[in-house]
Amino acid sequence: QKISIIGVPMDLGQNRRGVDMGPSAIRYAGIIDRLEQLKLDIEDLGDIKIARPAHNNQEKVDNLRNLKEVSEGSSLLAEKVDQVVQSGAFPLVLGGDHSIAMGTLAGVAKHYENLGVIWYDAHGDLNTGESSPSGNIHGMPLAVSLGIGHEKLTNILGYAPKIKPENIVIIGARSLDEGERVLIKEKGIQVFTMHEVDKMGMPAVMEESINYLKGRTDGVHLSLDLDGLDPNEAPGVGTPVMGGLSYRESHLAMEMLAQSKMITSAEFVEVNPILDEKNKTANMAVGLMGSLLGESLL
Ligand code: DIR
Ligand code: MN
Ligand code: MN
Ligand code: MN
Repeated sequence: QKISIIGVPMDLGQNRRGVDMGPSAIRYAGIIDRLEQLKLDIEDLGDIKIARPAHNNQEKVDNLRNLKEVSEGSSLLAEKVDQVVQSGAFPLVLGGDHSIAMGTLAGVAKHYENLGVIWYDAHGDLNTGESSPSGNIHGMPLAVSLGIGHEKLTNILGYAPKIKPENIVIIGARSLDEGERVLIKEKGIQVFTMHEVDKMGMPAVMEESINYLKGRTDGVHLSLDLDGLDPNEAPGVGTPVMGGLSYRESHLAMEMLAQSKMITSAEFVEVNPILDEKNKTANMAVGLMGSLLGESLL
């Protein structure tokens, strides 16, 4: 299997600088060597060109910070991901803030009738300009991919929606805004919050998630926000929330996804080396990618 790595140095979807250096931090943590040891054919396509606006990242349209630059960056990413999937390779996208998921999903979902999505995150990322408390587009990509939000975002690659609500599973949620809760109920989206993870245990959560998606999807994208993990173990993120998924739970989750053979694309986002401790979070991301792509202990 060929894996095509795409870096996206995007930090305009939120307001803490440094997450644009995520792709460099993950490469520095050894992602290429790590995956080459799995006898995978690894191709690094380098980074998508992201704007560096002079206006200090504060320009908002309809409560959408940096709408133009975020939309353009995700459109470029979408075109690249589209080509990678078309070529038969597995796209592995390195963020960058989570706004880039709307670009990844635009490029991937074109190729599937029923693309499934696993959203591994402390947050729901189901806001719109209207519901968002922050105006940060990184809190919106899942809503956008459902076709909900500003047209400049929902219409990337010229089609909408990208995915269906019944094909989504959110894992690790523990900070949901009011509008997000409403949308989850209205659309019947499957969510395993930290409450369910604590009560059922990660093995059951993953088993249920995999069985749920197995019957209804023809491909599954993993969108992993490092803030889904506990900030004690993954401190290099812009919006840490206490009480998160552990290193061990997360490795088990990745291993169970590897065994399921259902993941057809993935992204690892929100690694911010400026907020990190000696590249701990980038190292975490590399370990999780290894497990997702088939590393085993024995
Ligand atoms: C918050 C934070 N819900 C917002 N979202 C984050 O700004 O919309 N998502 N950090 O990963
Ligand atoms: Mn998050
Ligand atoms: Mn997120
Ligand atoms: Mn985030």
